[in-house]
Parts: sequence; C-alpha cells; structure tokens
Amino acid sequence: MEKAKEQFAEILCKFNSSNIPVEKLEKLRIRKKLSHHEKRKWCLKVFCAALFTYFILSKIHLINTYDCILDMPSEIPRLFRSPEYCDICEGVSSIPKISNVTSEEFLEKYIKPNHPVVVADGAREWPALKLFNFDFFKQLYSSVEMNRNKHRNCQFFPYKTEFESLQEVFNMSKDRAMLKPGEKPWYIGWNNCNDEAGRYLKKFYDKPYFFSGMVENIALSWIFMGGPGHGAHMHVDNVRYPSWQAQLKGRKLWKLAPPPECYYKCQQLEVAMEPGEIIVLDTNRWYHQTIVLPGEISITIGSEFD
Ligand SMILES: O=C(O)CCC(=O)C(=O)O
Repeated sequence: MEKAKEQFAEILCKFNSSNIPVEKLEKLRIRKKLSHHEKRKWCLKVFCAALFTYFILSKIHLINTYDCILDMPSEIPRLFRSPEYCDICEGVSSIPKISNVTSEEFLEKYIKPNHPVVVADGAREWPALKLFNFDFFKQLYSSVEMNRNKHRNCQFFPYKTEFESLQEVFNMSKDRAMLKPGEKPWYIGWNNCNDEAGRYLKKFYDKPYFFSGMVENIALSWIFMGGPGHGAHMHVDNVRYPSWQAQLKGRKLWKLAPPPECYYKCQQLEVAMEPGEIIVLDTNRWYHQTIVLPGEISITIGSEFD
C-alpha cells in the first residue's frame, strides 16, 4: 500500500511538472485501457449476480418439486431416524395370512398397530396375474416415452446386476431374460414414474379391496422382477408411507427384522409370498429383505398407501 502511494505521488508530481493539458490526458491510451478495465469488471459483477440469481431460482424450483438442494447419501437419514418404541413388533411372532377381510377390521387389527400381514386373496382376481411378464413390460416401456433419467422422481434399483437403467434391462438377451441355465442371474426394481404407463398398468390391477377409503399413488407404483436366489438386501426405507406389494408371478420370501433398538423385545419374521397374495407393512419401520424362491421369475407390483 505504501509503495503504491509513493508511486502515485511520483506520477502526480511528473504530471504537474509536465504542463500537459487535462484534455490531452483524457486521450491517452492508458486512460482508455483503465476505463475498459473498469467496464469489464462491472460486466463480470453483473454476470456473477445473474448467475447467482439463476442458481437461487433454480433451487427454489427444485424445492417446489420436492427435491433437495444437496443430495444426501441414502444412509444418512436412516442413521438419524428417531428411535422406535417397539410397539410395532412387541408380541408379534409371525406374519399372519388372512382372507376375506373387511377394511374396518384391516384398519383396526393391522394398520393401526402397524403389524405386517399378508392378505392371501388380495390380488386373486387381477388380470395382471396372467398378463404381466418380462415381455409385457418390455413392450410397454418401449411404446411410451421412457426418458426416465430426466425425471428426478424416477428410481431404478439394479441390486447386484450391472444394469444402469431400465432400458438396459429390456435390452438383455432373451435367454438371460428367461433365466435360462448358464445365463447371468438378475433381479431389479423400479418405480413407474411415467403417467401414461401408470394409467395403462392400472387397467390390470385394482386398489386392494381391503383399502377402501385409503389413497394410493398410481403414478408411483413399484415393480420388482427377477430370478430365484436373488432379491433386495436387508434395509429400511425412507419413504412417506407404509406399502403394499402384490406377488403376481413366482414366489418370494420376505425376511423382516425389527429396528436394532428393539432386538431384545422383538423377533425376526419370515413369510413366503405366493402369486395372488399381498403383503402390507411399514417398510420405513421394519427392516426387510427379499429372496426369490426356486421356480419361475418373480414379478411384483406395489405402492405406498396413505
Ligand atoms: O420386493 C423387493 O424385492 C424389495 C422391496 C423393497 O425393498 C421395498 O419395497 O422397500
């Protein structure tokens, strides 16, 4: 700073003793350069302000579409979940299979206490039982605009496969898709975030009959599909509501574990799902794992319910 002051005083002194008129000084190239420099600095400031405003506005738009400013690793919210009182699992020693249940009984006995249950006749009449298979989904998603990556709401779970998208799944060889011996096994899951596909799928299944009065989001149904010996690892979800899932093809074992703080009060539970059955549980509170049982491909469809 001192040095700059000295240099400036020297320049002033030279100018005073040079007798150059101020008008001529205005025309000096260095003066123009300096004023250009100022202009450039000003432009840069305006550009930065515009960029900042754009950033803030785009984040506000994301907030309004339920997305977060920062993507958090999925395990973080689970680490900080509030502890359970264990009332969901205390005294529960099995997952009952029930049929012909009224919505009032279902609500009182299973939804309110949050006890997992299988409704054996839940999906028995659904056309999806006969119609849904690998080729059905392949055709459906090749005829509707997929563009899944553009929607932040779209999720795809590759589990242990190398697939990076649903498109890649539907591009696998016919032999692998049909689980032919010697082919690489696969198990995947995705949510249907395409309204057109959601409306089409809905023609082949109903809102489970024991849910009268409860709402379910058709655009965000979840589909899980794959071969024996594979499934989802043990985990707990971080979604808004409890879920139901209908077994449409094949057989799948569900293993449920209580939250760790309830290990001394509660038991682990298991149930094998058969085609036509619907399991209902709060996957945000019960840890769960699935394994497809020997036999044909397992296909399920499900959704959260409120
Ligand atoms: O059906 C499966 O294999 C996994 C289901 C699951 O993890 C879930 O619904 O949260």
